[in-house]
Amino acid sequence: MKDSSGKQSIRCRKWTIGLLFSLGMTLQVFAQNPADAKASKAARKLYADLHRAMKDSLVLFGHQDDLAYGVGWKYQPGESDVRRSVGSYPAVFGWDLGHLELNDPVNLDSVPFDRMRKFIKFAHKMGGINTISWHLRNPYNGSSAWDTTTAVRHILPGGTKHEAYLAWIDKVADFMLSLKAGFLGKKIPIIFRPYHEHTGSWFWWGEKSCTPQEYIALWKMTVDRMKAKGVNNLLYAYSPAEFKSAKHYMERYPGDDYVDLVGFDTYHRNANDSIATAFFKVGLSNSLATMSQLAAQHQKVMVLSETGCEQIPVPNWWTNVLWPAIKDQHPAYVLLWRNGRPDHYYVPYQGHLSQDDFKAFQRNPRIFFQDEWKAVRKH
Ligand code: BMA
Repeated sequence: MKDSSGKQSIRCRKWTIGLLFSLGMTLQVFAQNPADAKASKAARKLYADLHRAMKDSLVLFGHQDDLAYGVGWKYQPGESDVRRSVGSYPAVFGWDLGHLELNDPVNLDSVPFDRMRKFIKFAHKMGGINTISWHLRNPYNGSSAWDTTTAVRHILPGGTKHEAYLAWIDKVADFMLSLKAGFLGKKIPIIFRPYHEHTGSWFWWGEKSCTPQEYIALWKMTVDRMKAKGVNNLLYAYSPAEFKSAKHYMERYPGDDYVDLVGFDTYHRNANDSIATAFFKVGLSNSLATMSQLAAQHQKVMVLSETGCEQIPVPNWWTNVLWPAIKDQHPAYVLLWRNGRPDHYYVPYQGHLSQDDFKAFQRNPRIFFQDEWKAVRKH
């Protein structure tokens, strides 16, 4: 695969896949409607692109906070650990709004919101896709997102914190509305992924802290409020953590009118243990198979909304662990978590022991980074 003829044939295969994608898009004419009946044209186009990516078995590569910082650097224009490692940006860029609700100028991981806005525009201009999660404080006691004190009941209509909570949602709505690009200031489409990993019990919106009915009511209240505020540039992603069955996955599903993407979050822990690794691969592959059926039934886009192996201690993790686990189900994208600290990172930095394997993963004809995605999407 390393000689020039090998590279040529991979490029050729990617080009062919890209051409088929573009032709498919031309014929498709926005067949799938997003949950928001008033969704903007750009949001509809993004939704159609994602459906098409799935149909053509393309897997877009994503990374959280990619443009903001990496291992050993922070806020250097144009920088990205993904780009440093493989020469291209990711196709999907993840961000988080935690602490926006407090009026803080920076998010919970110290990313200034005004910089985040610029990164989102930069990513959009490159043809990239932006997705936003929200690790918001516990609205009952103001403590962190990881404080599981009962809160949902208190913020629903009739609860003592209801009005205060609506003001928090409004801040997110204002942020979404402020994401504009181009001469005409058109709103940038965003995949919003609130209240994630709810099948776990580590966040205040988690499984042990509220009932399914309360969770669904919270979701609907949030989406309805966004729409009432005139936000129409969002697609909504439902993304639990690990789940036991299709029934478990759907237990808190807010309904087809409130969801556009179905995803899930899972991490590879104890990577040097072969049994843990085998479990991760089988678990991921089986979960995607279950979700794939649900996505088809409900006509939603399926994604792997968060994944990774902290510090990637396995040199061939990309081609030997991640790829075999996703290849049969092909989620529209996989998003790797942030390169936040020297002991907490999920994509290789330059010189990392898995960098060569990451390059091999990038050459996979079905994996698309920003440059390849931009080339096929613009048609
Ligand atoms: C977690 C960790 C934390 C971070 C949080 C929100 O997985 O990365 O350090 O604060 O996500 O980004």
